[in-house]
Amino acid sequence: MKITAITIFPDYFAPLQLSLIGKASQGGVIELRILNLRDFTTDSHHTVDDTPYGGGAGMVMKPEVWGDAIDSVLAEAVGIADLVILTPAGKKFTQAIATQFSKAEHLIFACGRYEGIDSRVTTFYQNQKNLRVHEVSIGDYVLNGGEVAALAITEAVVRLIPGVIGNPDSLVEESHNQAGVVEYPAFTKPPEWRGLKVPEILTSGNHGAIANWRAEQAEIRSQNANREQE
Ligand code: 6GU
Repeated sequence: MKITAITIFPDYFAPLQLSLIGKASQGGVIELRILNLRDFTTDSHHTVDDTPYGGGAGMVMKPEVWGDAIDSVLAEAVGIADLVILTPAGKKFTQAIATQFSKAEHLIFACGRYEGIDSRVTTFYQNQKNLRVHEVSIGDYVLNGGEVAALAITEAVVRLIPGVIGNPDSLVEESHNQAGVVEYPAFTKPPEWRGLKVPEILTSGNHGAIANWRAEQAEIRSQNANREQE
């Protein structure tokens, strides 16, 4: 899978060299490219933003710069690309979307900053062939830009690509594979730590009872996880 991120802060993406994602990149499972948006500016100040039409606070990212950057990526692309525009106003990212993205040929992340990217960029690329456009948010809070969201999405997506996780069984019983369902709690040695004992049933050797207990615990945790903040 090709992954291209367009950003004014390329350094944000350094952590993708680490751990499993780093290995996937070095091993050729993913082909990662980070583009600096400012390389697509044409003025001497490398301007990427301007004041909003209609007034209001903040700055809006200029469509010409984004258009030139995205065009340069699409010019090399073969097949269908998925353009992911990161914005707190987007569709909420979920494990189901991670699974969908893990089958993409080419993910292109457009990391907006400030008050976002001129809305015509989304409209323009929605009407192009060989491209699917997704406006995506990672949750109900505001970040300074899409970079951290792109990192989170990349990690969630790349670990689903066959061969990236050593033991694919780890992907089967995971939290969020079913919407709203999270995993049972995990325990390892020692059997007692700071006065806290591992639930006896887990050392009973009774696999049926263990499975039932885990299902019960997963249910309790799922209810708590999904409870609205009070
Ligand atoms: Cl994708 N961008 C920004 N700026 N804030 C966010 C977000 C994205 N997702 C949640 N908050």
